[in-house]
Amino acid sequence: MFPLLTVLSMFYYICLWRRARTGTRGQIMNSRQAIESNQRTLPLTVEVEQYVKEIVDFSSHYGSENSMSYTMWNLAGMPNVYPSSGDFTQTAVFRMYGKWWEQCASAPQPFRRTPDRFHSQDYVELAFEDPVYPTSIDILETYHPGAVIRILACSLNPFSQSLPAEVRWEELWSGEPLKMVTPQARQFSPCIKQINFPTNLIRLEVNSSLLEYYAELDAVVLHGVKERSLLSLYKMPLIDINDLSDSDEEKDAYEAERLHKQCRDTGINEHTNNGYFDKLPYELIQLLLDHLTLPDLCRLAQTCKLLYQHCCDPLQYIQLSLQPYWARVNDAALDHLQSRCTLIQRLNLSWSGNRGAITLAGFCSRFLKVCGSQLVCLELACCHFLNESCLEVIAQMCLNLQELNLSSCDRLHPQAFSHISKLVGLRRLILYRTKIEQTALLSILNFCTDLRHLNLGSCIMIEDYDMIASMISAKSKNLKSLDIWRCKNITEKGIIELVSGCRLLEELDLGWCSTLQSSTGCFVHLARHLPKLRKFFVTANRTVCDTDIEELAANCPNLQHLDILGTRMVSPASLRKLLQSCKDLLLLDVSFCSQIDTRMVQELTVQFPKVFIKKSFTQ
Ligand SMILES: *[C@@H]1O[C@H](CO)[C@@H](O)[C@H](O)[C@H]1NC(C)=O
Ligand SMILES: *[C@@H]1O[C@H](CO)[C@@H](O)[C@H](O)[C@H]1NC(C)=O
Ligand SMILES: *[C@@H]1O[C@H](CO)[C@@H](O)[C@H](O)[C@H]1NC(C)=O
Ligand SMILES: *[C@@H]1O[C@H](CO)[C@@H](O)[C@H](O)[C@H]1NC(C)=O
Ligand SMILES: *[C@@H]1O[C@H](CO)[C@@H](O)[C@H](O)[C@H]1NC(C)=O
Ligand SMILES: CC(=O)N[C@H]1CO[C@H](CO)[C@@H](O)[C@@H]1O
Repeated sequence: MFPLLTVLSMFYYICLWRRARTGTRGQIMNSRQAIESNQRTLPLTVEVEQYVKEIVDFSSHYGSENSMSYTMWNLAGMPNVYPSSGDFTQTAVFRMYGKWWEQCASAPQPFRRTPDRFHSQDYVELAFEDPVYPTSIDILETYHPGAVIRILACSLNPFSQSLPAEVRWEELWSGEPLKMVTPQARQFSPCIKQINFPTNLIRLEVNSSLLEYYAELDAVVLHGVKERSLLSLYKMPLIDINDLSDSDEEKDAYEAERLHKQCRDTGINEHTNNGYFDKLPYELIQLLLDHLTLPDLCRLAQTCKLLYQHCCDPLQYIQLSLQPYWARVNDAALDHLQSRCTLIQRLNLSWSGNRGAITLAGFCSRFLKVCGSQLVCLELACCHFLNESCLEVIAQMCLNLQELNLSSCDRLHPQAFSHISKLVGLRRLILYRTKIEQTALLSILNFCTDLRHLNLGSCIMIEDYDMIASMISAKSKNLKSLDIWRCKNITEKGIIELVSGCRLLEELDLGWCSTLQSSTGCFVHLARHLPKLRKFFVTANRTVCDTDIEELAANCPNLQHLDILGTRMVSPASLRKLLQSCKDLLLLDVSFCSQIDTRMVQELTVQFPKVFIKKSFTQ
């Protein structure tokens, strides 16, 4: 009897251990470790510890759509790299870092009234197996930490089929972007707040603008308890009334304002005398209000009749960014803003309206009908409420549209994009990580001939990029920037056609375009025909060589950003020539360039101190 028990219990522990090791993505009961690492005295509690089960949604990544390297999907499961540091393909990497992208002409104009507290640039949403009341969260950052600035928890279970009536997001932690002294790995476990619902959907928001290079995240661990009462055993900050998040305040502001309006309409609570304030010129008060964020504007509208009138003036809403309030923006908010937005020209709804918050009826049938006609710029990145019908309405209603950002709208049906060709005034079109297909794109290029900025990065449904390049060349004579990052099959033929038609090109991102070969002379041809080139990314085409660099040095004096990561064939001598000729150069990425070692990078940096020369390490 005794040996059998021993064998059984050993078997049990081996199973537990294996589950933990292989990260079967289920929960890992590990109370002893939790107690040890957190120095809590919880002899009887069993804390649940889980790795990410699935990646639900994200705004960008460095990797491609059909492999694992550098993709957000690497956040699922056990760590692959931690506690090592360095540049490893098995981690999750966002598409941007630093201020390099903001500096480009293709960057969007910033929106006014962005609240001071909102810094988020990118996000990733992570699903865990079991809903818990979170007690702590560990983020394993393995290269250039410091970008995570916000952690949120959602009340919705991503694995349940039905949508609840209300989807709540609660902020667990927020902070400022950090500039770390070293790029070394760290485990980041900020002090999170208690929430009063169990969650298995966690969202990380990042701002990489202070980083020296791409941030790499390896894994995320969610610790929590299944019973709310157990939270009392933990020392965690509570969310109290004095610590309402912006979005809560905003919702309250809407409510209060609606009530106030009802009172006003029925003649209650009407102030008529504001003293000298009433005598200020209308324009002056408008100018003052210009500095307020949207929730403050809503709050101010409650104070008196005069300010109510000012706060509702459509001139205050010529441009409106709702992205900072993505967690609360819904049909009701849009309905509420509708009467004020009759003159709106720029709307930023990116990240908003998901999981039923905004409906087709709310956005297309009601809001756009009243507010669509003057729109010049529409930012709709990661708006998964969009479907084909919605794009059809946009194409009908927003005839003045010049800028459209559909970045990471990866659930839109390939055919939906054909409607965009009706927007013939488009100048900036961002289709990064969408499923736009060839025919729709050809039709857009055919009709929208004034395009200045076109982003087709990671558009995996486009089959023949040479044909696209030839159409761009024929139709988009004013094109200044083109991003075809990770395009499948452009060849030298496409490049030669492209540069023959688009002489104004200043920015060209050919990163990870694996079918281009330097030996065909395409990069030399490009350098000779694009004298205005400022940004050129030929990331990870291993064939870029000294001749290419020398031609860039000789022909492209305005070059500012150059990325040649991953070539063995570029020598220090040609780089030196480039650095001497291109006086405006700011960014030069020579990571994984085997002829350029760290000592050489240091030497060049001393000699050309204005240039940020990047070389990542893999240990
Ligand atoms: C949308 O608005 C947010 C906050 O105002 C801002 O950070 C973001 O850059 C805007 N998007 C674009 C494309 O301008
Ligand atoms: C990212 O953080 C930097 C530094 O705090 C800030 O200047 C920038 O506006 C932030 N970016 C966004 C998109 O909010
Ligand atoms: C598209 O919108 C997202 C969200 O605001 C923003 O971060 C991104 O920079 C925009 N993309 C471009 C290329 O403008
Ligand atoms: C788009 O969504 C709306 C509302 O959910 C639906 O009625 C409509 O049929 C959808 N359109 C397409 C083309 O799927
Ligand atoms: C690219 O793909 C298309 C369709 O699959 C094909 O017709 C074309 O020949 C390909 N081009 C190259 C250069 O492989
Ligand atoms: C990293 C990468 O995809 N490099 C490609 C560059 O081009 C050559 C020649 O076509 C390919 O063989 C490489 O795979």
